[in-house]
Amino acid sequence: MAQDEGLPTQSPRRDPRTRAGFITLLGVPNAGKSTLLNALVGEHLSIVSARPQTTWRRITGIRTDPQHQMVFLDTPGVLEPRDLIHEALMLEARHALEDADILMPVLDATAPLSPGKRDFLHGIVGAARVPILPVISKVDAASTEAVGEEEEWARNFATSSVLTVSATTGAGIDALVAHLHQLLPESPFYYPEDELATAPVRFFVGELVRETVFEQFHEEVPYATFCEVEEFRDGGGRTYIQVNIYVERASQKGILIGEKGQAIRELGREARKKIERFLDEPVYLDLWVKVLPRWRKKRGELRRLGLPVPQPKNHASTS
Ligand SMILES: Nc1nc2c(ncn2[C@@H]2O[C@H](COP(=O)(O)OP(=O)(O)OP(=O)(O)O)[C@@H](O)[C@H]2O)c(=O)[nH]1
Ligand SMILES: [Mg+2]
Repeated sequence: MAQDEGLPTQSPRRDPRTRAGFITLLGVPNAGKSTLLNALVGEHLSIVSARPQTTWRRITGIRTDPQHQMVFLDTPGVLEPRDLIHEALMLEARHALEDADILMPVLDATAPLSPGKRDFLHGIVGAARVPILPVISKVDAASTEAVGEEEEWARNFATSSVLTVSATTGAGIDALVAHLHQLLPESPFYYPEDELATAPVRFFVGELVRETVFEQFHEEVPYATFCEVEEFRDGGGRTYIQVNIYVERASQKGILIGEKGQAIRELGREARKKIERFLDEPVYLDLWVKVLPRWRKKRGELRRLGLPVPQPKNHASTS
């Protein structure tokens, strides 16, 4: 082969250096983080509901173009923990924060925070040592004044700009992407270019059932429910999927099943449609409801959900 003659070998129009990084979405429960991740990635990867504390595990969604790879980390809403599962959710969010190259606080323009909650969020965000790009969400549903007030507060911790978006209408998403591209560090890609997510398909299937529980049931039931795919197998043109739905009490099991099984049938119908859309294939969905008493308070069960479990507090020495 001919030796390099010192001439540039790359086309001058194509920058060979790629940019890539981890972008953590952080905010209080219900701020619109998961909806925004889905809009940024263009897939329904992270479940959404009108109620707070929908997201329990960190969800990774990836957006790649020839020069940039953005790895978005959706997190559970941050809140003052009141019990063990809240502590586990906070740890999950904090771990995603530690992995961030860019921190993207998501602030809901339709629900201004109390001064106490602002201080709490500011404390977490302000400790970050990476670029902080606050995003005011849900601007389609908020007044200009409300958006302006959030923007003003966000300038306290923004390292450069504050952006506004509506994840439901798509307004501001392109500008957000362009801004993030500028902030990404120079780096090789972390994942293959065609990858959108890192979690296994089974995880998303369980999440889609849980999302449907959030839509169809009320009060404490969605918060007492976790879903685990027990079996997933191809068979005769239809994928057979068995999902175990765990609740804390027999009364919650009764609610999920409903009179003559009517509620669980409705749950199965809606969840199956979502799973078929996600997998793009016909599915036979078999739902089993089981009682796992007080699982929200048990370290082993939280670990089984894939959550990081806080260390037990040191007890005073026993005499
Ligand atoms: N009008 C409007 N509603 C939105 C927008 N983004 C999210 N929502 C709604 O806000 C609610 C909460 O959205 P999520 O994406 O689940 O919020 P989250 O921050 O992930 O919530 P947690 O997982 O509970 O922390 C849902 O009812 C969404 O449909 C938006 O841009 N405009
Ligand atoms: Mg969420």
